[in-house]
Amino acid sequence: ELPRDGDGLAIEASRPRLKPPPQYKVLILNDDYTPMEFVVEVLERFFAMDRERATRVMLHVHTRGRGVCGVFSRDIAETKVAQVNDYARQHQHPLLCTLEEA
Ligand code: TYC
Repeated sequence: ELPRDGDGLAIEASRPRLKPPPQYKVLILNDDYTPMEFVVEVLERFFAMDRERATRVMLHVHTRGRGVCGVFSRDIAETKVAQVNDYARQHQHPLLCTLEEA
């Protein structure tokens, strides 16, 4: 039997808040074959970057090996990864996109 307040409404103990769901980084990886211009187009198309930002991220990946395209919920991150990898394969480029817990 739940305890009742003066109006007869049940009083329930408050529980601690749930922790926020994990976020995921979407990363692109460097390779020797994908054209720079294609990577820039991918970043514009799937991550809504303007040309300047897309070029900066592409050059970072080209020189450092990998780079973050964005941070998303698991569902969105998985969708972005699949979209980029499908798009790259459709255009016969080896570009790889992956995800990692933030
Ligand atoms: N290294 C590629 C080249 O020299 C360019 C490139 C950049 C490829 C970023 C993939 O994620 C990448 N054409």
